[in-house]
Amino acid sequence: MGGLAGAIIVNPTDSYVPPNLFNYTRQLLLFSHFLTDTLNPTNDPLKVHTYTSLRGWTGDSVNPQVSWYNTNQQDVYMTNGQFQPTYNMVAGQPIIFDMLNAVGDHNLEIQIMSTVGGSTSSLPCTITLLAMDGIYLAKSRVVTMIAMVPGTRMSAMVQCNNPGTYYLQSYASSDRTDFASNMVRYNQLLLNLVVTGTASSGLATIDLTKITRPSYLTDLQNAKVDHHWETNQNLRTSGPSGDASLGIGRECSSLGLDPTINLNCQYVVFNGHGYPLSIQRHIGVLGTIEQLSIIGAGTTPAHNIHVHVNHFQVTSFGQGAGGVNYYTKYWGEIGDWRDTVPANPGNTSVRYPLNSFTGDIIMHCHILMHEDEGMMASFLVVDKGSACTWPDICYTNGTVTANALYSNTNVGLIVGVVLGSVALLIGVAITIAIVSIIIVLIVRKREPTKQTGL
Ligand SMILES: [Cu+2]
Repeated sequence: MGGLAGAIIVNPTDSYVPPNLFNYTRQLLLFSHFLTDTLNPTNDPLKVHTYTSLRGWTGDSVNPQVSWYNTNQQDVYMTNGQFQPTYNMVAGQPIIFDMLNAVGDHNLEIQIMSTVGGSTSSLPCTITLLAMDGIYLAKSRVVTMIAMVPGTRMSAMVQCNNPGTYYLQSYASSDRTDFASNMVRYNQLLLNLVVTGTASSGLATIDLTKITRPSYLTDLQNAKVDHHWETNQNLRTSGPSGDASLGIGRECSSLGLDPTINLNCQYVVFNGHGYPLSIQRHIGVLGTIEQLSIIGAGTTPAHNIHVHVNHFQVTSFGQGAGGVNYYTKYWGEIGDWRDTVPANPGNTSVRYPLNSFTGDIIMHCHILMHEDEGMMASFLVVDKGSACTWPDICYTNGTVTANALYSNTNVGLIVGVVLGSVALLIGVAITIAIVSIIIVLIVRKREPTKQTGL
């Protein structure tokens, strides 16, 4: 699902990284997903026929030995465009996997296990998480599972000390029944790991604390925030079928305001239909620090938020109706920098500096079908302040009006047009005057002749 996807690895300059980071082999793993024509034929542009049907058409009698998550054979997961490829490793020698979840419709629960969908009581390899969405963690982190919403990148050092064949997979553990509410979870083998050599011991480490970070990645957990705002996502239960929306509003929880009665707190909802483009839901000011609260509804995780341009730092999580801190339970730690985060039930607050970019910034749920159906919006970053007062969305009697910036723009246009018109009129007047003078001179030259004749 999701068509074309690729990944580009950008290495930092030497001064940014600890010297031993480049000592290890790195391997890109791009995970993608294709649906067959039986699951969702109307929404999926790619229709991958079942292996069984292909076999029937071609007369192929080879058993593919494929383990499908159900008998309908509906899904094909690819790693770097290959089906369940094999990667060779040497016992005790770490590899850094740079992983991208380019699966448009599913979260991944990456684990390395001795069997596919087997027990996690004894994990054969150590996974040390190094980076999220291209940003190195403050400190390397040994994990047993890497959770990835669509669009997420994760870099992890994998070390298997004992020879054998292991399986990097998305594992739908029954211990994680509250992992995601709006998608089917199932085991999916992504990569065979064949480890040769002799058994080893110990664990390689990389000291990420030595990394020199650029100014836009300064820790914002104790920073003064200039603007607060809020977003939520909803699949519509009424209206056009399959509709989805992304809302933007003022951050009311910290202001003690009730969105149900305070008009200033209500969301401006974008759902992909008839949204007036001249209205900005949120306007940020260059050089300021903003806090975005991502409000997840329901009791189990559903959507996610991806914000373009500026990476953000997860600075807090407020539990929602489920009473569970899903962020730290599955997804990461407070303080992580990333550009996509699950919209877990509750309030996931992220902070970012509006560092250098001015213009429209796109934000959306990274589940492809949701963003295509309207779960996408934008906000504007301007240099210097806008004419709208805190919290920088302009409301009039509960209706969002065009921001004063646009009024200023219009005033400028009007003044420009008026000045242009005046200039045109003056030009015409001067031309008329010159022509008149010439005519008068010509007439005067002729007049004496006439007089002489009299
Ligand atoms: Cu979504």
